[in-house]
Amino acid sequence: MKKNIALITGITGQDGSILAKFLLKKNYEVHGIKRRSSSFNTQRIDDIYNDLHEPNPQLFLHYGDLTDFSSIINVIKKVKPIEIYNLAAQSHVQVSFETPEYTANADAIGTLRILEAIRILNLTKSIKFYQASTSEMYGSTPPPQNENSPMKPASPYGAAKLYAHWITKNYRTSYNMFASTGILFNHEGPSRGETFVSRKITMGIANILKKKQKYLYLGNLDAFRDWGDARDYAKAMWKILQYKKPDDFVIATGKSYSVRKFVEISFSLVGIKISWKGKGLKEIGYDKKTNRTYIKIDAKYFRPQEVDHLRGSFKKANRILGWKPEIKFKDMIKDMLDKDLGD
Ligand code: NAP
Ligand code: G4F
Repeated sequence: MKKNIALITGITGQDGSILAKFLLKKNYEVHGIKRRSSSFNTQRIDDIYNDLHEPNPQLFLHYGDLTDFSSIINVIKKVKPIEIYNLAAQSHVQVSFETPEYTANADAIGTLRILEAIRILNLTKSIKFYQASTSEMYGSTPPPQNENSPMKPASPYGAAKLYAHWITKNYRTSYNMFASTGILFNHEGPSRGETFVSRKITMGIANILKKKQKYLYLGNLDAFRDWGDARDYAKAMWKILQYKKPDDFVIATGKSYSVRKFVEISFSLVGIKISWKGKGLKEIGYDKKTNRTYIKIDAKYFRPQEVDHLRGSFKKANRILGWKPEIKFKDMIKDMLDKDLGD
């Protein structure tokens, strides 16, 4: 029987690595695009990568970059996937303020490059395309956000992703392509990048307990996010492409917590009760029993513009795809702490 072939851009990232594992279990042949880098960037997929000289490999990596059209069109031509998951991106919101042009090139025009490659290769009828859209596109729109909520991005990242979102919808309509989007709210787990706030907190706690770090320095504690587990969200991406027609789906938990609450819950899981005192940059998080300070504020982690509150409605995904989040918020933090305490 002919195998299903999937191509994942961003396979070395959090979501790409989880999706690759999910698709391999479903018996797909999985191809991924990785960037050339001076040190290894495949840690998240090393456990599933087999030497190609061994019999029957199922995972193949190709060098490429979303800023390089020739690499994109060549890989698609060679692999001829039935599904493309476009997960590659400069995905850090704060970094996008420092590298706005690169972020637009990779995240916005990068998506256009893939869509154009599919069109130029006359593969519009044989490839289903998934675009990794984001709740960051809503910006200042108040919660709950759904597929029809206004999009008012508040960062170069959000604006680039909004272009990618709309160009995907445009190709769906203009060329009758199976091009879908998943508007995913924040999702985390033990393989989350170390500079996103969730992982920074769990790694910080582990480092403090191991006496490798004295304080955890954070920025805005009062932003709210709808934090889900990346394993649940990879399943949603696949379900979106299995639906009978291309569409847009919000993937979220419907619950939100502040960064402050994330800190409190994470510390409580290692037996430390955090109290707060002081204001603004002088605020600290400490343990009343011991008077030991754990959290300090650093102005450099504040953004030029903040997205105050994200909380998504996943009603459409639940109704049409039968998707719902399975992993509980606290269990996800526990898994992250277990990983970081074990490292
Ligand atoms: P991530 O961990 O930062 O991974 C990003 C991936 O993209 C990495 O494999 C990275 O390669 C690759 N990449 C970056 N620039 C590239 C370029 N120019 N060409 C080719 N590859 C490039 O992100 P993630 O959390 O897995 O997120 C996956 C996707 O979902 C991203 O598009 C993100 O914007 C979007 N998203 C994420 C969330 C979330 O909460 N995680 C929510 C909504 C949407 P290296 O490993 O070499 O850096
Ligand atoms: O963890 P964050 O950096 O994630 P953010 O900005 O919400 O973006 C993530 O989720 C998006 C989906 O909504 C994705 F599209 C995007 O790719 C990425 O995965 O920050 C979360 C919140 C922010 O309000 C930030 O200001 O935490 C606040 N924060 C407070 N102190 C901090 C810190 N964020 C980081 N990264 N580092 C801090 O020290």
